[in-house]
Amino acid sequence: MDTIEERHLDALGANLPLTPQMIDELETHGFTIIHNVVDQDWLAEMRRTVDMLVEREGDQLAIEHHQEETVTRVANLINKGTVWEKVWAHPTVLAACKHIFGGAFKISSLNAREAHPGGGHQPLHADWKKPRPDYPKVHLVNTIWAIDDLCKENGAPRIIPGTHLRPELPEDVLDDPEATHPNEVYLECPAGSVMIFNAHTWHGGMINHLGTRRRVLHGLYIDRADDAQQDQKKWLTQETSSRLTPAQKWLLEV
Ligand SMILES: O=C(O)CCC(=O)C(=O)O
Repeated sequence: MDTIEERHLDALGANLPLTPQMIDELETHGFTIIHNVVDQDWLAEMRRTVDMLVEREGDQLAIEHHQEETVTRVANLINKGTVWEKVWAHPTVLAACKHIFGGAFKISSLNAREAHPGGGHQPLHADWKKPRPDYPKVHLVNTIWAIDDLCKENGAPRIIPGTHLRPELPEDVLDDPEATHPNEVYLECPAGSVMIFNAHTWHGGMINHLGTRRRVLHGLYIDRADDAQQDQKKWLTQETSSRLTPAQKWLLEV
């Protein structure tokens, strides 16, 4: 990384050290889970804001990204409130990104997702859908922020440890990517926890059988040379732009 990137990452607090356990989990399993990242007041504000956006946007929800059957998605959170700034620019997340990418990266998108009662099942997938002739290069890092308590019964996402070390996509090697996988583990955690993962790791949303609220955020980061999922320049509002620091603008590439 050149000095401009180093300076911006330093300003964003991304030079804080990761614990040996986090480093080991990221390298061995492809993911690490941190608890108590979000306190009760912050959680309450996030829940309120997601629900307000869902009501306000109605059938325009997630036009910036895509909708998914049996699921509510809210896209482009970066331009929908100040409460999200501490999410997409969270120092621990950025420190983990710096470690996983090992090179320059930027924000790809920040969206919310909630599986409806009885809905939300996804096949096992990697977020990077292209072949990986450049394996083990990392193109994407994702974070799942639990805004509500997550348990297996309300559709906590599953993830297959170690699959970031496989160059194949699950749909190319599994008989049925929808089926239960023998090694799957679930992100069962209290609200306020965050899973940071190398997004080549196979994972997927599960069915919300219980029917309790199950709001999560997806904060996605991408290699700086790749195209972000959401074109941040295109969607940046004047209001957001006016409050961004130079380092945040660099992170968003706007
Ligand atoms: O929200 C979840 O449970 C995971 C969703 C996911 O992996 C995705 O939308 O790509």
